[in-house]
Amino acid sequence: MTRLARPSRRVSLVGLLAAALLATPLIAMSTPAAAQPVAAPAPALIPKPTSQQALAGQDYSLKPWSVVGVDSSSKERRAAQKVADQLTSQLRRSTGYPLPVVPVVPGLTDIKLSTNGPTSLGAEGYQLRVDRKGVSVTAATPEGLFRGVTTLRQLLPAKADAGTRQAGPWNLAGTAIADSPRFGYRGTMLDVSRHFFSVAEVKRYIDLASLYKLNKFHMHLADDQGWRIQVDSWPRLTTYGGSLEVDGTPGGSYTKAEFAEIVRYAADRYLQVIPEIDTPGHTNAALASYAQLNCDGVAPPLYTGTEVGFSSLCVGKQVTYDFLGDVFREVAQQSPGDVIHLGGDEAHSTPHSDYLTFVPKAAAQVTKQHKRVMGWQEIAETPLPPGSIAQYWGTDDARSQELARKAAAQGAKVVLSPANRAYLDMKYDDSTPYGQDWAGLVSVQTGYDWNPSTLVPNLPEGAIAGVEAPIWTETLDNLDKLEYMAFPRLPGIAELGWSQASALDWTAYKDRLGAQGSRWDALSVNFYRAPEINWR
Ligand code: IFG
Repeated sequence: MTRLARPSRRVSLVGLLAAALLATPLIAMSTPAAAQPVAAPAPALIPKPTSQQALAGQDYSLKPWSVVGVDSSSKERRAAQKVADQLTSQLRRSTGYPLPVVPVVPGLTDIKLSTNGPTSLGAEGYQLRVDRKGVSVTAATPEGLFRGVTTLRQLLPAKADAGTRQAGPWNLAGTAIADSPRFGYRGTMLDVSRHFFSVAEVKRYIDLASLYKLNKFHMHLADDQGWRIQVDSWPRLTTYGGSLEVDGTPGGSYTKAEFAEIVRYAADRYLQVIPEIDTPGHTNAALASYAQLNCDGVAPPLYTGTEVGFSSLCVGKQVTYDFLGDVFREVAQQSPGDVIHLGGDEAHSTPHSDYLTFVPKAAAQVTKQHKRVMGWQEIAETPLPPGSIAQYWGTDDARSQELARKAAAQGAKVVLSPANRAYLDMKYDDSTPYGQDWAGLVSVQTGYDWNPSTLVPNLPEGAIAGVEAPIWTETLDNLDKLEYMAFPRLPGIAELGWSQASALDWTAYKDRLGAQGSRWDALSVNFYRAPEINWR
């Protein structure tokens, strides 16, 4: 039984019906005969859907009297309503249309959003149809509805994403789409340790990542240069360990309320936050904050350089594991997601035998909080708890490939973040004004033109959880630089994670990518206008 969705503009349903019916002739009389919608070219969607069929002669245009209908079960009503509200708040801004949200009323609600679709659609799948009668997005869950509405936004003219009112028409080409993701893990990572980014800046990055159906937001919250998440039981981690950043400018950290705001904002866009506390290396911020964490009992100074591999927690001291227990408990309390990332990379100052002792003990502190362990590929050297995820960051080197296979061999999943393809801090080419090049230069094509299933030889497809594009911020200290490095390459990783392998074709993708340029202009994204792309 579909309970009535509360109209989101606090007016009675009858009033809405009357308004919509009254408005029709008035608007029809007062505006020139609506131009017959011109058949728009089949819009370029990223990620490419599983199936997309053009419906000739079935174009539709949003009208001033368009009404959004929500069809959902009572238990999903609130979440479905929120998806409808997110869509209409953006479209009201750009179209100026009232776009009320009401329960579905055939003949009135020309945009129908439903979570009563078949369970065969899966958690993130959806069906979308545009025809002469209107638009319908059907999913089995609110998450799937959100993914479908994300596609609907790309079917509208790019100006629909503008922050200010734009002139119509708001044409939609007739189409029938059925879609669901190839991989369940489609992520990006933001390093807020090397340079700190405010809640507002993080929200902007989440907004842009969600446009391409990413569903994991990995936050690199602690490293040598800064500790960024509040731990009440070890307060100096943020008050002192979070005070600086690379180059010695003021750093920062998230209070529990601020981190909760980030988690909520991400969840509203169906991205799960995965918090990373990098250990045992990359720990100078913690070591500088608490002398007792150091083997020699002496706290090093805060570090604002960009070297790696010089720090290590003290594997032989019990206080190290008491510390980790407190940290992972408080981080787990702040993270509703099922995964905590314990780092594990570049432990060059941890004797290898100590590393093999440390990781299982740190992992035990994560599983104690009923969370799955995630870590960089090096953790595959140790026996991993069930449900673990190893993050491959190799450059096609034999050692990294061996670690990925080792992880799979013990039943762990693998997330692919090849540094020479998916690291968004890598320069595009020699002229890129910032970023790094230790993994090579990563052009837009290099970042897209690879297949997750075949990247690592003899890595079983069943072990691959998906892909993730990290952006490390040693050289990126503001949002403009982040956007420049992430766009246009992040959508390519998103497509590799979502679309079927058969859909992956650089020439076709390159053309679809070019059509995103006008959308990024509407969104004021500071993207790199790679000369090899036909931006339009
Ligand atoms: N490698 C380090 C990062 C960062 C990166 C910059 C990993 C797992 C180089 N570790 O990537 O901390 O410095 O590209």
